[in-house]
Formats: sequence, structure tokens, C-alpha cells
Amino acid sequence: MFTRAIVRPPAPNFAEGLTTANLGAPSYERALEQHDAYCTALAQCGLTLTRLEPDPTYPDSTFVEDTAILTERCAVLTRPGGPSRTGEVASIRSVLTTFFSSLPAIHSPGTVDGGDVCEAGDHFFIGISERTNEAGARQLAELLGSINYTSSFVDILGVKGVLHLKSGLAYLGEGRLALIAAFANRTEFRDYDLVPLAPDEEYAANCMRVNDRVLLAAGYPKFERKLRELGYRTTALEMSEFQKMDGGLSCLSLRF
Ligand code: CIR
Repeated sequence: MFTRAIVRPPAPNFAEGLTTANLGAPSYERALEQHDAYCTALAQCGLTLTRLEPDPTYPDSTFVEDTAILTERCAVLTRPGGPSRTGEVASIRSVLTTFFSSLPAIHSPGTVDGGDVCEAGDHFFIGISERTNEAGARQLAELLGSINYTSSFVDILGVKGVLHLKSGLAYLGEGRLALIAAFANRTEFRDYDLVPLAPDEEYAANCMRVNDRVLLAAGYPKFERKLRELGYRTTALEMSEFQKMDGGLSCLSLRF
């Protein structure tokens, strides 16, 4: 069960962040509205929110998920792979010290973005991507191993249009993974029940199981129907402005 989440609304210069999406510039006003609805949904799942101040020094800092890995047994500060994002970790460190007594960190030359780390029960999939390198993945695997979590690496460097592992993969609980076609035949996932995304709905793969609900991006009816058939209660959230900045649903919060 999650009881808390950390979020940070976008700053007015949010559109200056990194993106490859080619979907046009996001509207700040709409992004704020969408962020607000996202926070309401987390609160409805029973989470108490810590809302950080928007930080214009780092236009991508609304994507707090990339700065830390939070688990039931530990918290790890990451070292984001986008050079413009490395400095985001400092303020997250101060917030997390209130909640976690020990905060190990990924160090140079390692890089890890939280979006590349998918918790699946006691196992962690760690994506090797443009943002997470092998040195970072190995450091994280060692930290997780020391507290009896297992982990495995998933190379996504050749997968087009997928920034982070979780851009195309989500753990739904009960041994079940939602995933995009490019991941469906990977041996790494063969022991799980797979819920494949339709080719025209792949953005929705970045969904989040939060307690008794699955939060997903709005506008992906086939996937939402499938989730409901599987017995999940769903909440669909407008994500268009974050999608324009390569962001998905999970990257807007740190849950613990
Ligand atoms: C970036 O490129 O770093 C941001 N514009 C988007 C980060 C999205 N994070 C995530 O999916 N975990």
C-alpha cells in the first residue's frame, strides 16, 4: 500500500525542458490543470501529498520520479542522465531526509533515471537507456540486492521512441505487466501475465497501480476496457501537455 506521494507542479518555463515528442509546445495553464487533476486522483487513492514549489531552475523538475527510487525497504537518490537534470536531486534529497533515515545515491560515472526502474513485487527491472547507463544500473542492482531485492537489466537502447523503460512497461500487481509490442516477446518478461497495448495506444503503457486503482492516460479506450475486464478500477487522466514533453503519468510523482 502507498500512503504518500511527492509531487512538484510545473514551472512557467516548463516548455523549455527536454523533449523529442514533436507534438508542439505545451500550454502552461493546461499543464497546471492536468497536474492538479493528477494530484486529486492520488489523494482519492488515499495518498497524502507533499507538494514541492515549482522550480524554474529546472524546467523538467515536475518529473520528480526520475530523481529517486523509493521502495518499502529503501530510498535511493538517482543521478539523472540528462545533464540539465542532474541538479534536480539536491532538493529531493532534503525532502526525502524527512521520511528516510538512509539515502544512498548513484554516483559518477553511473547515471539512473527513475523512469527506467520498474518495481514488480520483490523484483526490479532496470532499463539501460539513453539516460540510465550500465554503471548506474549495476550500482542500483547492488544496493537493491543488499536488501534482498532481485533485479535484471532490460536494454532499451534500440527501441525507438521509448525514452524510459516505464514509457513502455508497467507492473499492475498480481504478476501482471502492461507492455508495448516491442517488449512483448522479451524473455525478461516471460514469467508474467502480459497485457499488451494496441499499437495506437502505446502511450498508455505508462500507467500506475496505486492501491486499489490503476491511473492511466485519458483517451485510450481499448486499454481502459481491458483493465476493467481484468477487474481493476480505473481513473483516466488528461496528460496531453506532459506528453508533449516526453512525460508519462508515473513520472509526475514519487510514491511510497
Ligand atoms: C525528460 O526528457 O527528462 C523530460 N522531459 C521527461 C521525463 C519523463 N520522465 C519519465 O517518464 N519518468
